Amino acid sequence: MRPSHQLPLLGLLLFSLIPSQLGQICEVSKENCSYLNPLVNTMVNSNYIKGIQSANILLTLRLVGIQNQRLEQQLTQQIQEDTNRRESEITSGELALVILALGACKNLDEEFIRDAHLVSKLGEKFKAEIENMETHSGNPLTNYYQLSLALLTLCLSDGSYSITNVIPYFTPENKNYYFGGQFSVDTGAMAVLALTCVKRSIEKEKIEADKKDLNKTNVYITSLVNKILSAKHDGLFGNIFSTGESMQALFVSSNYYKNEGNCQETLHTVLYNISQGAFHLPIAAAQILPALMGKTYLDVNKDCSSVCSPVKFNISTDKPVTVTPIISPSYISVNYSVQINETFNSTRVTVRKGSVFLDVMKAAQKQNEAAFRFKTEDSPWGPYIISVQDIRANNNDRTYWELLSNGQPLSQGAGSYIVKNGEYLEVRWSKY
Ligand code: CBY
Repeated sequence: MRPSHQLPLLGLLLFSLIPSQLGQICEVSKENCSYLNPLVNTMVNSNYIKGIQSANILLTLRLVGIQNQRLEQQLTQQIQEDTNRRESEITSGELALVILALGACKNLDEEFIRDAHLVSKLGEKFKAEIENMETHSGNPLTNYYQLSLALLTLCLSDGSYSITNVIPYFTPENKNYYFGGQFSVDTGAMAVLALTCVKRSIEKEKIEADKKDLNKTNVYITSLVNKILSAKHDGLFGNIFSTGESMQALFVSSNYYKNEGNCQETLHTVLYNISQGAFHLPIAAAQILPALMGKTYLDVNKDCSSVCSPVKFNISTDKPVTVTPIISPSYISVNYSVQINETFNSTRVTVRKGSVFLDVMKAAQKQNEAAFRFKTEDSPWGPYIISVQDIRANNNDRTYWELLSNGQPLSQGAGSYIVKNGEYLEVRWSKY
């Protein structure tokens, strides 16, 4: 064969040997890095974030190559102290994030992971999730987003898990991918990342598996990717808060972003939302930023840097200024009700303009303690309503307090959603 004929053939062969060619990255261009400034500032100024919640922030800072030693040290220390203190109550997904963050991008904190045996402890947590499913009608202790995070981390840290035992739980038919009958895009995206890691390990023969396991893994990935793509509107997948992790899932497992138009559509909408302040919560910023810089959680074991790094952000370390209005505040009034099965308790409350859902709940509680008393728990996304009238949400029964406005479920939590005059707000005892 003449050399001119061999060359394209060789190229074809090489191409087919590189599996990562499948995915296509969609990231902001170098000139546009400054659009990401608000996200970085939100994360860097997130000093008030406590303990394990910082793991998501540290993971992102490292993954996208933002170097700020003082901040990294502070976050690392917080995470380690909290992991030691809360060891038994820490959940599978939290521990997974701790391992991912501390181990990210080849740094010295790996020692802590090893000395505290975090990976084998994660293996135990994962087992406990599966055992709970066996004894509580298929319901895990936490949820499939966390189970996926745990599988992803076990896979990336060469932890022990049996493919043949684990894979069947991740079939796209499993009810845990759905909340109230609707596909949870966040959950699906995290599962695609985990299953793609597993698939690559099988292909590299890093783990033992038979052909059937590999086939199943491929089928599940394809089906989950299709569900994510079906949840698309205006370039977003699910909603704005599930889009970052969906982009990561699409990068590693589909050709969707081979089409430049698809990429521009997503970036355009996300950058617009950044400018509108949609990512004011540090966790929201941390979950979208890696994808915008062309990174996925599967990159944690590599040396990390990105288009925008070494980061040329003008990181301001000042606390954001809260504006106090000089003119007397104006008030709005809203309707608020608590629904338990067929029973409604309704009222009308007056709150300051700019108040959030939680302020309305507090005002109602003040009016009528018996009907409207409630309790919250801190979560990375702000206060989570854990009980109303002492009726408590329970993962084993898949019960929770759902937040609605004018009959529609909200896509923000009680501490973030800003209420409008005349709105009908509701907390409803629901099953997911
Ligand atoms: N993280 C987790 O374990 C959470 C996983 C997650 C899929 C998460 C969304 C996605 C993410 N990126 O973190 C999730 N929500 C879950 C699993 C749940 C269930 C929690 C119980 C369980 N089994 O673990 C449940 C009950 C179905 C649920 N979310 C409820 C709610 C409502 C909370 C109301 C309340 N009682 O306070 C609410 C407000 C929906 C509603 N209308 O009632 C809700 N979730 C929302 C809006 C969200 C989004 C938050 C967006 C925001 N800006 O505040 C979310 C990002 C998230 C957090 N939920 Co849930 C989804 C989205 O809109 N894209 C891992 C751990 C280590 O931290």
